Amino acid sequence: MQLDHYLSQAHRVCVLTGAGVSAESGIPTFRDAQSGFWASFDPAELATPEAFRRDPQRVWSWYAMRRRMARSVEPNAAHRALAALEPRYDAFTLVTQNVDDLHGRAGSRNVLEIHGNILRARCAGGCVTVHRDDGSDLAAAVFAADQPAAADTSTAGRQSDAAGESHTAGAPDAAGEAVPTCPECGDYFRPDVVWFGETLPPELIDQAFTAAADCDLFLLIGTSAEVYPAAGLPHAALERGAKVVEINPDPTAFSTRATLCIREPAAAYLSRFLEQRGS
Ligand code: BJW
Ligand code: ZN
Repeated sequence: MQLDHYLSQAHRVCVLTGAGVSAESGIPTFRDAQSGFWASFDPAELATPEAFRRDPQRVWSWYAMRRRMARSVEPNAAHRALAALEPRYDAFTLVTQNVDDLHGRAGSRNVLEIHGNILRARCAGGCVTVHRDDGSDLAAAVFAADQPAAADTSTAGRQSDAAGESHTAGAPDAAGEAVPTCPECGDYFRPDVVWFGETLPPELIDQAFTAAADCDLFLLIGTSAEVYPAAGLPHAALERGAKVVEINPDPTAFSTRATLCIREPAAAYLSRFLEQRGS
């Protein structure tokens, strides 16, 4: 396979993934004209700090729905292939814009979640961050509306809430969910993700740019490469002499500069790749 050549020559690999890498697990992308989240919703009403200030319940409910969706699907062959590749290289950095935790669940270790993680929430006032599964009383209170993991069996695209109601993927919970408040300061909890106009965690984006500049192979998988600063990473790699291989069924903002474009869905392509390598 075309990718084999580049992988066999490489020593230091950096990967940037986006929503497309989780599409074959059943999670919608953002910008697909028909099925993407932004086809039904205005990002300005759901993914900005202003939106949260205006209507915290709407934003919290939308993320609660997406959190349940993320927990109800499984990592796919693309996630698994990236986890399998990691130990084979001197350096392997997986930078993801995804907040769905699927790379971690597939076994990847060196993952930089530069847009956050939907399973965490933090006090909007800055007091505390809490992970849904940390076993604390605070986590139980903040994520009270989540289904127990054992009940997370709905197929992607249809979700059932604790009361047994079902919701179409992408629709904020019609009933809405109370936004939990911080026991320290009383401010709202918000999802621990990066919204438009917010800065990315500086140490993570610094590590990501260092890995991009230091790699000899950069893989750009399942991202439209439109959102900055993440979209600057393949440019940084190319400028330092790395090969950049894109895996995406459709052209992206970076395609014309890529060394190689593999025009296939990532999981379908990488599952064949895993089979041929016998891993
Ligand atoms: C498949 C597939 C399959 C389908 N297999 N592939 C420089 C220039 C211009 C603007 C800016 C700039 N610097 C900053 C900005 C402003 C802004 C920005 O970039 N705007 C652009 C849209 C123009 N950036 C920011 O605000 C960032 N903050 C920042 O820079 O702070 C400093 C600053 C502030 C203000 C001004 C200037 C500087 C923060 C960005 C945060 C993005 N947040 C979101 C939400 C995160 C939480 C959540 O998940 O809800 O992140 S928005 C959304 O977009 C999400 C994604 O991570 C991100 C990227 O999307 P992604 O993953 O690429 O998805 P899609 O849908 O776009 O593409 C999917 C791809 O998959 C497609 O190509 C498909 O073909 C493909 N695909 N099936 C493989 N099976
Ligand atoms: Zn607080």
